[in-house]
Amino acid sequence: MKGALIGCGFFAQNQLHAWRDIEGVEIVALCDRDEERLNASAKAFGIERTYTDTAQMYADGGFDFVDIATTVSSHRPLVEMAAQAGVHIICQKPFAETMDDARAMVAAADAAGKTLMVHENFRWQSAIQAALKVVKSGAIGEPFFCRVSFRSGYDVFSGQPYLAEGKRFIIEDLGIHILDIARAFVGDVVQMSATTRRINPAIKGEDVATMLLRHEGGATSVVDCSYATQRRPETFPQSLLEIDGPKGTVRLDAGYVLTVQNESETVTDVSPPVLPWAEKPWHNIQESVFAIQQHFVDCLKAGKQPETSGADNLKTLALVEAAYQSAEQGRMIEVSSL
Ligand code: NAD
Ligand code: 89V
Repeated sequence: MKGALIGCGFFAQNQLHAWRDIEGVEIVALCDRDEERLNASAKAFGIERTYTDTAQMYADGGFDFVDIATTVSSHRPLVEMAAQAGVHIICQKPFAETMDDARAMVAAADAAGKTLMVHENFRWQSAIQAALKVVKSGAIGEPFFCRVSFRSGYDVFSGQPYLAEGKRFIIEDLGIHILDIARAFVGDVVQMSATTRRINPAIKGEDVATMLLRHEGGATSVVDCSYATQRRPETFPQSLLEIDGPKGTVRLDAGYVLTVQNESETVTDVSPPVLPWAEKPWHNIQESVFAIQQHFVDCLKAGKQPETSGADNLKTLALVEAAYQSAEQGRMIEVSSL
């Protein structure tokens, strides 16, 4: 299977490492408008075909899928162009800036008969997968409460300076991941209430958000995130969990400790491996990049829709939109209205 990657920036390096580790896949072409970044990635990963113009890359062709690793404002045109070119697509999160854009992107891939997956990797983290496995096994019964919490003071702005510039910050960038985790545990959402704050005066968007969700199956979730939390030890980039069911509880605590309590108690160290190219504390995320890209390849081979397909991600993106609307309007939002 041959692929091309667009956007050779900060995070794409992880994607390129992961592609190199996936059997039967080769990245044959790279594209970036920034020649310096393009050439640095081409050199680091030994990729000969390089482009500063996406249209030229498609004209030359010779690949089955494209991995779009650019920031959000470019996603819609790049997804539509890929669909037009007739290749399968992975697109980074946030999938789109608006629900209308996201729906158009899903429609474009559908019309072309091509697979579209959003690189929504947090639910693929091995610690999250371990907790999901326990909950899905029925060990605590049908969950009625879920908390997903990400609280950190880590400096994300030095690696990703654009995060300090946008009107929207933590819900769109990070909340989107942990809202998706809540969906993975307790399903789709009917209503959302949210509050937001900006604590760090040096950035433009909100860096604290607290969200309350009512799910279709009746469960309630609290999804909370902060990049203004000074804690020791720093837990970046861990998502912590508390899931309660009628028969017991599952907790994923700081330091990747998974505790399951029902008639008995088990405590397991679910620390992610540090892949040879990974670096702490990002290893948790980096491992999930490998996992989601492997999932994409497996789905293409099996002719199946990825778990985090474009269509599925519309439901996560709607929660982001609902959270901003709720915080702005000071009321609960019906998610079906979006
Ligand atoms: P970045 O700014 O470092 O890199 C983006 C690159 O894309 C730049 O080199 C830019 O020149 C290039 N680019 C932009 N538009 C282009 C176009 N139309 N054609 C060709 N090249 C183009 O950004 P980043 O930090 O690598 O983030 C990229 C995406 O990855 C963002 O959407 C971000 O939210 C996401 N991200 C995801 C995770 C995760 O865990 N899933 C982590 C970090 C970042
Ligand atoms: O995972 C992400 O999307 C990153 C970060 C962890 C910094 O929020 O942007």
